[in-house]
Amino acid sequence: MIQRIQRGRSDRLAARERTFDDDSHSDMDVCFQTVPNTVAFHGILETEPHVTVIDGFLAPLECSELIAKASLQRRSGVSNDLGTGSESKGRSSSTALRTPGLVRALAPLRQRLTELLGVPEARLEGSMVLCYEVGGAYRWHFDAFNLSSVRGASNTAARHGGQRLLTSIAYLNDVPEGGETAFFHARRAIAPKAGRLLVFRNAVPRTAPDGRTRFEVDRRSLHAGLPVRAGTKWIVTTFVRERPRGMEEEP
Ligand SMILES: O=C(O)CCC(=O)C(=O)O
Repeated sequence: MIQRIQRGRSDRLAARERTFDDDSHSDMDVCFQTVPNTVAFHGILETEPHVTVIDGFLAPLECSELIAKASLQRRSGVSNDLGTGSESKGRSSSTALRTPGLVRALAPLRQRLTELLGVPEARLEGSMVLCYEVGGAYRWHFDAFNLSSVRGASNTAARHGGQRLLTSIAYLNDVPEGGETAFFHARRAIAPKAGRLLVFRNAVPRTAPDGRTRFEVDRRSLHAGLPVRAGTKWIVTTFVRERPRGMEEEP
């Protein structure tokens, strides 16, 4: 009986992962209900996927200045790093338009990320400032490009700059209730807290028969922004790419 339940659960999970992979969108509430044992996590953790949490990465004043600047530039559901483009189906948040003022305000955060992660600035995608209101959430998803799918392989962004190896999320405010970033497989949820930085790995290296190493989606990185239940949630998301901006893979 227990085995049957476990098998049923892993079948459902496999089906869900396929669904995410296809980039279609399943019912978010149903997905959220599947992590009842998720525990709140505060501190620095190394687990699978590799997840690190650092408190005090941003000073309180830096957080409030970023929120103040971004508040003036909010656009609903915009999903790319230019603050232009189409609505993101899986995310119910608004994204701030990246005006020169906001880009300047983000510079210290980006500088600190390059030092922490040991990568040049050219490997950071444009940082996005996102705001979720009550009920706002981001469905279970992967940040890495699925390069083994036809769509992923032809993705211009992926060809220029390569895979998204890491995600960093800086939380700009405390959220009274909800809004945790949850990892499905690790059963961990990181609570939003002003100044806290979360970094996790999205991709794992695989060597192909031709001897080339490519980074594939790390399936353990399946994660979501859980619904905000009270207050608002402000974050800055910055992806770290495999190669500097615009650089194509060597032939
Ligand atoms: O809002 C969150 O906590 C998660 C955001 C996220 O998953 C992302 O930007 O990829």
